[in-house]
Amino acid sequence: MALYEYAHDLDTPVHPVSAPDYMPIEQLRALQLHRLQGLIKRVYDNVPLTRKRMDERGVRPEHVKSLKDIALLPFSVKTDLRDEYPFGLFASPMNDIVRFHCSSGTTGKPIVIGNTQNDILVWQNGCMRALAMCGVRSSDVMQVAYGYGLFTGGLGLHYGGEGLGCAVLPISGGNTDRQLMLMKDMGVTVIACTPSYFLHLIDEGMKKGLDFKTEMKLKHGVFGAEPWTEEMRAKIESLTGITAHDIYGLTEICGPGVANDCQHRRGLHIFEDHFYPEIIDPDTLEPLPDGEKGELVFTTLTRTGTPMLRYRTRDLSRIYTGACPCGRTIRTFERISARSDDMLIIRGVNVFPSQIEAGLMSIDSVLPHYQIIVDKEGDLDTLEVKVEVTKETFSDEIKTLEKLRSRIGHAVQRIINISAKVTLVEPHTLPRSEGKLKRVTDLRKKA
Ligand code: DLL
Repeated sequence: MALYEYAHDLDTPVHPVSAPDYMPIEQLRALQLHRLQGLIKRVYDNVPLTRKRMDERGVRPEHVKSLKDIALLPFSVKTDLRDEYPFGLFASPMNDIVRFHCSSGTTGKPIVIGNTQNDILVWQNGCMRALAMCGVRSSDVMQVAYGYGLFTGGLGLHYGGEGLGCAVLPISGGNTDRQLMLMKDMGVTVIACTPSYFLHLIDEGMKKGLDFKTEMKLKHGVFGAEPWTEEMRAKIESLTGITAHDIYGLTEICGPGVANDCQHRRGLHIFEDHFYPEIIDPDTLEPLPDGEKGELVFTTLTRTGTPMLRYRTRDLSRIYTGACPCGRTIRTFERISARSDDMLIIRGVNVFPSQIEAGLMSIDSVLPHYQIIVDKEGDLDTLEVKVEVTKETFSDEIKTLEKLRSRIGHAVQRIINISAKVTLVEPHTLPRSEGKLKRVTDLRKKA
């Protein structure tokens, strides 16, 4: 029997899983303040680095009397976790830690997060609410193709799916042929993986002549862990007939299940009874009002193992104002199209890879596989976009190919205001990934 029997009520406040999504605002703010005050005390008492920073500012836990007072507190950043590696930011004794997760950066030591039993339950709650928002129910068969292990994707969605009573297939990433075979034979209805890995699954399936629309039972995709655009969502949905949902999270805050989009796609609802959001100006570090774009910052209101105070995510977004038609009272933020550290400066112009993706995906015969290469010729930055186009395009005359190349070039230039060299390549020729895909190569960095 499913843990939660009233699966049909999941989109209403009467269901115990979704109830906090619909909490009256004043009640939510009071709960957040209560939890924030408890968290600050716990961190002040147990984490020497934060206590030192608060003492330097002359701030004591009792100075935080309203949610606005959060601005008195110091930020935390990824390098704090590296500097205090492995356990320096833990606020609970090892006896209470039940699981570690790590996230490796490109350089140096990984960051280590310790979860208590409480943290695992908080995280599971976020993932259950996220999946419920996607329309996942206890009758679903969910294939979890995010990596299991130190990465949070696999275990996060796994616990979320089990909590809702789904039949979970914990296949992890890779072994694409087996993924496709089991997806079909077991009548999988929900796939959870990175959007780029799902594109790879579609691609490999099509190579084998598999029709996702008629031969698969898939209804929902739970995609996240990397930036992807609305245009990419439209491509995925039209190729497969599924509904593609956006799930957000990061290791430092727990993993997936920090935020998720509902059917209205008006940004991602934040489970803000657990994860308190702020948007700050990344230069001045001043908090920005709802509606303004800046860097997303989270405070984990209920975590006890490695709680985070004002953690700077580097993800750029804005918190939307106004209510979502779904009736949830928890706020939404604009989908993450970029991290501040993903920004490329090409010939002095700020360019985000997602802008190039949006241009490419607006053209029909373009496939959702591309690479961006930035280099230098003498003093001048160069931008090349390699993109796969349909097989049929290659059987057309050279003139048609040239026309397509120039259409793509114009579509990209219209958005980023820079001309790019466009190289059309055959299907299945660009790199694929089983997890997060690296689409940008900046060769200027080698010098
Ligand atoms: O990627 C956790 C996760 C697993 C999220 C599965 C969703 C699904 P990290 O490896 O620590 O954790 O990477 C976190 O990935 O700061 C964002 O830059 C990016 N990211 C995560 N979700 C999204 C998303 C996991 N939906 C970093 N859209 C974050 C855009 C995302 N970027």
